[in-house]
Amino acid sequence: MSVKDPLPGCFITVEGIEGVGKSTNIQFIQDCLERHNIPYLQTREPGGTDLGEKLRALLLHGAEVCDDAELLMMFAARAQHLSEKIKPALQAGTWVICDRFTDSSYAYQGGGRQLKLDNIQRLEHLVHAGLQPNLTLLLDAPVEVGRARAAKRSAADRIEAQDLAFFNRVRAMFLSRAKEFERYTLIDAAQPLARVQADIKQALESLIRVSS
Ligand code: Z5A
Repeated sequence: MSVKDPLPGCFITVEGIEGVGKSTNIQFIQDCLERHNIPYLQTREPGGTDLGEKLRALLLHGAEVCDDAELLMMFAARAQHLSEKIKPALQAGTWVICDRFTDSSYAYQGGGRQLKLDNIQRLEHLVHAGLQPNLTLLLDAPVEVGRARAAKRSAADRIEAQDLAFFNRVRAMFLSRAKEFERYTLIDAAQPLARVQADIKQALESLIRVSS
């Protein structure tokens, strides 16, 4: 399915390194959309479908996954997610809030793993067929801040177990993409939560205004 015309629903993605507050703020975004009576689907990557959740388990908790397989599995999960959930929802006028999307593949597999960006771009063209988020909220904080917040919760998975240099490359790739693409709004996630949410609210309300 290729996307030539804008779809009636808006597609919001939330990105950033671990622990920056994606899950916390996705709840806040849902509350804002509910206040505006906007129907939405909340989903995540990798995951969001039966196949995607199986791939997620292998990606985060499986044994050996080489770097190329990791990239291809992220995009296999995404292809299914777009076809089964995201595009049908957007076509029906439902907004989609997605916890991570293709920018994470550029950041983690391109930045972190240092795989060729050309190959990621080819997969993006194949799998997206023209669809891009309307708004990408990049929650940004120093790696140490995110890791300290995340460490309070659960044991590190296969990707979280990477070293500091890996996550600094991931963060740098997110920041470089935020400069390159207009759909990004950069949010300083090291601020107190109330300030972070005031910034998110501003970005969201401006999207609601232009889309209505
Ligand atoms: N991955 C990939 O490699 N390639 C891809 O293409 C895709 C994904 C799509 C999925 O993990 C992994 O997959 C991820 C990238 C990879 N691996 N890593 N690393 P995930 O997205 O499911 O999980 P995560 O990134 O590790 O997210 P997280 O650890 O769940 O963090 P979070 O959702 O950003 O944070 P949170 O749970 O909302 O907040 C963490 C704590 O901080 C919590 O106690 C909050 O109350 C607190 N918090 C939040 N905001 C604040 C502020 N502002 N001040 C103080 N405390 C705060």
